[in-house]
Amino acid sequence: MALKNINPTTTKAWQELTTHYEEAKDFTINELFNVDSERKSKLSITDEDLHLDFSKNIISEETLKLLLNLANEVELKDAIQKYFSGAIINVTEERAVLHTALRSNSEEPILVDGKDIKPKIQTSLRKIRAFSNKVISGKWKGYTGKSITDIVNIGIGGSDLGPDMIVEGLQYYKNKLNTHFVSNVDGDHVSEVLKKINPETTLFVIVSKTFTTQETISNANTIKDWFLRSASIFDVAKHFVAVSTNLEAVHNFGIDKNNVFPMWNWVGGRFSLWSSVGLSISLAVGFNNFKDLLDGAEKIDKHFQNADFSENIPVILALISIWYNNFFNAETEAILPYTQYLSKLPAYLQQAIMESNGKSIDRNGDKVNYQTGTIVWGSTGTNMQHAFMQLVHQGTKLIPADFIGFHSALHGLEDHHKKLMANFNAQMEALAFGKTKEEVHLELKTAGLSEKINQLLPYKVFEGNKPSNAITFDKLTPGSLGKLIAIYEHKIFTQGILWNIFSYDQFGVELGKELAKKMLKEM
Ligand code: G6Q
Repeated sequence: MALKNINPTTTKAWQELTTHYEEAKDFTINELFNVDSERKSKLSITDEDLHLDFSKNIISEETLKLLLNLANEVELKDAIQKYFSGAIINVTEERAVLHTALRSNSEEPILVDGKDIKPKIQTSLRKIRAFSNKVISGKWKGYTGKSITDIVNIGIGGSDLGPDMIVEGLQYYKNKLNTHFVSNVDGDHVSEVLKKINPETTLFVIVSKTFTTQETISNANTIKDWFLRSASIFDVAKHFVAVSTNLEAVHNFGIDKNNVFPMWNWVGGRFSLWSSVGLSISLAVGFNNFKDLLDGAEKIDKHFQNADFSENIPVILALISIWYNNFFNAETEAILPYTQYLSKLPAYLQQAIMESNGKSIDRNGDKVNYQTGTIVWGSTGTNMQHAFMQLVHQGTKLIPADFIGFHSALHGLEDHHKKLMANFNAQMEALAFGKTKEEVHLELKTAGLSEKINQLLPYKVFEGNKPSNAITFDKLTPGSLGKLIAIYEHKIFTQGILWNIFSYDQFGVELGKELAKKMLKEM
């Protein structure tokens, strides 16, 4: 059941890609379009409300064929089957990786240590639903008999970034509860949140798989002390709930055992928003929306498992990214959502992608001799067009970009949305096709700047040939957001398989933590 252990550079496809690159590096996206009038439709995939247009990449049909061969040679299909069925693919931590089970509606059992985990997942979903309904409806009362108005999620990393990003992303669907997030051990973070809330009407959700994380426990203790200034220890049960695997530590903190929501070792922190870690999401937007988020992700799970690789959105995105990372030596990728709602998506994906694939030891225990995890960064359009996009358009680096857009706006304001989407398309067009010397020449001449042409011309030329993917949905809904996140989760998985690394541990974050503890003692 173990994952295959294949150094990708030893495959036939990799060698062929290396040879092919010598020719492909001189391809231009412009020329690729000129020679094939159907390129756009050929290099597009539609799946219900989701559309991927990957035609504006420096790839030919031959490139694609070789990349798909690479996926087959490293036996990606076999790896996907192991991923979904609960094989111990997180080998270094001896765990299965089953965030996909959290959103599966199928009754097919999935065994972990010989036991079906599906019933536990269903029980936990029922608990999230019942609890969310009670709090949202106002039936859950605080220690002075008042209903809850504010939720504070206390967690960090995987226990913070996902819920925070989704709550922000689904703001349009939010109910009247105010949701706050405290993560940083910097006391100013928690202090600013405490300024905004009333202990009588606030519910604290402590999210920590281990319940030992320094930041989370420090923040939780500070909040509990603050709470006990106006309430008594017997009131804690009405205001504190926990999401954790460490029942003993939760109990010692003073949380009622009925107020503990489960987490499991087979769900990694950065993939846990689909579990009880998403409790704040369910509280903020209601359980039905939370469930729609899960159902959207499940649709992509099925697509990823069943679609032919040539039509498989996560696989195609992963392969294209490998093409630039390993052959063009691109170092970074930009993630550019054209919706203000997804302003936290880049930070969320930075953890998911960089913590997962920022590895340099292969599945054989050897140091890799090729590049692995990409650096990802980004921001929302159109704001970033007035900021860092200069470097993407005219800098010296190749930065493949994912543009994420939605055909309709949530609040209407059609005029705004048309402008937004015109910019969305214009950026990709400008990146891909640029502006030639001839065009600049004519433009300057028409503007009556003939005598400045020689001086200005080189600065105004856009070389173009900057690759992008357009990922579009009809509308930003819980379901489409679930799909979007699942696409990136499976892209991460696919790249980890191709790079022959273990994507689901994170030993790289340990050393700093250990040293900080040591230094704290010394202080
Ligand atoms: C994610 C990481 C990490 C983790 C946090 C919080 O995959 O493991 O970001 O989520 O360190 O951990 P706890 O939930 O245990 O507090």
